[in-house]
Amino acid sequence: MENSSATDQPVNFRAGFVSIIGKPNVGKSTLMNVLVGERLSIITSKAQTTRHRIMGILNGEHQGTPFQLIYSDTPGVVKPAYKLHESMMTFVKGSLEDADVVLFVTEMGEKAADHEVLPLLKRADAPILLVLNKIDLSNEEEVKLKMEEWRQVVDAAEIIPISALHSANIQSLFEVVVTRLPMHPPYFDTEELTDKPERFFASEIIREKIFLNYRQEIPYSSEVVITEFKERDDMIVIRAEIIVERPTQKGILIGEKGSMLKKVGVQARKDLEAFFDKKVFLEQYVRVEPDWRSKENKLRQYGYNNND
Ligand SMILES: Nc1nc2c(ncn2[C@@H]2O[C@H](COP(=O)(O)OP(=O)(O)OP(=O)(O)O)[C@@H](O)[C@H]2O)c(=O)[nH]1
Ligand SMILES: [Mg+2]
Repeated sequence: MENSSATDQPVNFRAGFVSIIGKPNVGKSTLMNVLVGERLSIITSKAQTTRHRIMGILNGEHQGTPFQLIYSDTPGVVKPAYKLHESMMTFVKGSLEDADVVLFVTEMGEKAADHEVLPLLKRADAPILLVLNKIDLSNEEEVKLKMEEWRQVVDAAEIIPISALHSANIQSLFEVVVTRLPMHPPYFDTEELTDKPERFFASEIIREKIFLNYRQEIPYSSEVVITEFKERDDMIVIRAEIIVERPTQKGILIGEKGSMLKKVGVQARKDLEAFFDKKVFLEQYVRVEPDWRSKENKLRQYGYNNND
């Protein structure tokens, strides 16, 4: 995919990979969406919403030089309790190894000392920009103190306080990122917005609705598999299987007379139609796949196969 030039002529183009890393729920996906200007990653108030590495591509021009920024949203860093988590952490590590710039996202409420992500950051040769998110929940004095606290423990090229939710200081963050990109030809076609296929976003939108509508272990025990995605002239026909781990969870997911599943379907369809800008016909089935989160073959089948 890389356009390597046959000559040693320097290119007038900046391109590079910017990896967004941090603990669960700190606002990584919110930040990627605001940086790219598209709703690519799903966002919920629950930890461990993101399970994949999702690239969001931004093309533009900065001070006369065209650029291509390839952001990677990644799962929050956790200690693996399931094989699923191991696969999620493989995505994080892969993303760190590819990075030209690392955005280490933290939130105001976190302590800097002995932070769990610090050992991982050693995998990256790239400069680390520490992003201090959710400053809207705090005040200037506390933000200054928190920046000082971080300065003591991490070798960051810069510390940038932001609010991803309120788009505060995002322009400054962008400036810092773009000026740190290497001179390199683009990696992707300029029309491309992401590395993931349409089906992936369909499954993510449904999964977001599951995260929003159910409590306790249901969101974590669920996976969404798109079994059919047919684009017609006037509409897209989508069939989705929702996989759960136990029959009791299937009952909860469906709800009385199918009421809960219907609610998920109505909400998902609305967002799917907005995302694809087309009418959507959505059919959902619920299936039990005992302990799928611990089964390597199932995980591979569901797209968690990035074992490098
Ligand atoms: N107050 C406030 N809330 C924020 C901000 N940024 C994100 N959030 C909220 O934090 C929660 C988590 O946001 P996500 O973007 O899903 O976080 P994440 O880091 O991607 O989480 P995982 O995918 O679970 O690792 C959501 O409820 C967001 O609305 C912010 O700047 N201020
Ligand atoms: Mg996320």
